[in-house]
Amino acid sequence: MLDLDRLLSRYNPATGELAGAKPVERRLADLRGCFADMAAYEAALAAGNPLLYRVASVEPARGEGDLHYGVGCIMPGKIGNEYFMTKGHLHAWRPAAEFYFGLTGEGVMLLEDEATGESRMAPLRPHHAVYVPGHTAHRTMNAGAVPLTYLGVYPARAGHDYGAIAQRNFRCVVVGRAGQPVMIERNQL
Ligand code: PAN
Ligand code: ZN
Repeated sequence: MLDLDRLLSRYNPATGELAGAKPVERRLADLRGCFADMAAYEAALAAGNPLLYRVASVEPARGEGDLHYGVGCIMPGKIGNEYFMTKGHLHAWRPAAEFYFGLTGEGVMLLEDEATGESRMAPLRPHHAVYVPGHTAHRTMNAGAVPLTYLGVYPARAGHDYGAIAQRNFRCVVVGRAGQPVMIERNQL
């Protein structure tokens, strides 16, 4: 018998909550090392420890062929010129791709090929899909003035590997210039 409670969940666009899924919260202190502008990071942290984002994940089953999904909600804001962002990760099972779909707000994704380091920026907006291929580090940023919410769907066996990014960070940084997100090499900041 199918357990429908485990298979159905409802997203509340007003709050970014997903029924039946307990959200994980990430605050500024959890993202030490992610922002390139360390002085701006320390100054913001000294002034408080704001909530940067929440992710509510649903894991209906863990079999081969199953899918997991989550709704992320990133607050609007900046540290220096860098937008509030997620930690970013590779999938522990590297071939796992992911499908992102924008729900509310204006965002961008930074995608970096693990083998070549090649980077690109993809807009994440309501009704826009972003396909994150396997072997690709991904980080999401809120480039707008209201909360950015999005859906991410990935293979159940994908897993999250935060270690590689925590060690070397992304090669590129996304900054807001004249109100627009611009991608630049970290060492050219
Ligand atoms: C997403 C991410 C979500 C939060 O559901 O987990 O955007 O980002 P971090 O996991 O990097 O903190 C996803 O990509 N899952 O695989
Ligand atoms: Zn992912």
